[in-house]
Amino acid sequence: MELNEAERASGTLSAASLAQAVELVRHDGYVVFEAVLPPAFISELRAAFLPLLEETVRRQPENRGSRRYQMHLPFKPPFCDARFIEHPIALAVVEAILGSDCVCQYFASDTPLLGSDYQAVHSDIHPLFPESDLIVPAYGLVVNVNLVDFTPENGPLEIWPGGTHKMPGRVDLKGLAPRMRSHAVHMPAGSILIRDLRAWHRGTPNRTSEPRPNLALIYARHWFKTSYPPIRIPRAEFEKLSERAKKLFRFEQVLQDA
Ligand SMILES: O=C(O)CCC(=O)C(=O)O
Repeated sequence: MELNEAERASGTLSAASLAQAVELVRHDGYVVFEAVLPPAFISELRAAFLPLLEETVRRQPENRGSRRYQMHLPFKPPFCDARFIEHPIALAVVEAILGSDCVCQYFASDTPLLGSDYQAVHSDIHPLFPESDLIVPAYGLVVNVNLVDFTPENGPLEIWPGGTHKMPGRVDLKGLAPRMRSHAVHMPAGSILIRDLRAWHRGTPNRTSEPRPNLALIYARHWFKTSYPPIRIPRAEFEKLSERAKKLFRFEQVLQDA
């Protein structure tokens, strides 16, 4: 969705845009807000991110398929900046869908490098009731922020919008996905992609020499817990958070002596 002038100036959504965004997530499984984070902040995030990625690539094997890295982010500036963790546009949509008592429980990134391949199409979460065809409302959302433009060449995320987030767990994802419509999400750096955790998607090959970082937060209903380890938050950083952010991260691990 493109923001209108007033939304760009205020950094917030009008009631009509918020309602549309919520419906897009409910029906298509995702929504994109193009280039909403300031370019200077995205450069700062990228400058902090790339050395961490380099260190990870040196230290550990690829963990999401060929030349593709999932990497947790340290809870420190610039990553714990309010413009990322409690962006007013992302949070308006997240809270409208998950409730104002939702939590944030994942603080990480996905980066394909040159030589990466297509991932298998997947959903980021198990169905709540695998034995049932019951379709339940969203219980978790991923908020992605891209640190570079996502182009056809550098491995954009590909999403299956045809209601895949509402498919019962028993369906043949592997057989159905190639027969269904998918959409490669090309978006300028600093965009916000909000997607239902259940929506089918995959990473695609990065054919350029530059890493293609995609930051990822998971917001969830307060009663839902993914199997990811808790986010480790130094006490000093936790104390600096707004009351709203403290509430979002209330179930994570606040480190006493870090
Ligand atoms: O390419 C991306 O940003 C997402 C990759 C992904 O879906 C995964 O590793 O599970």
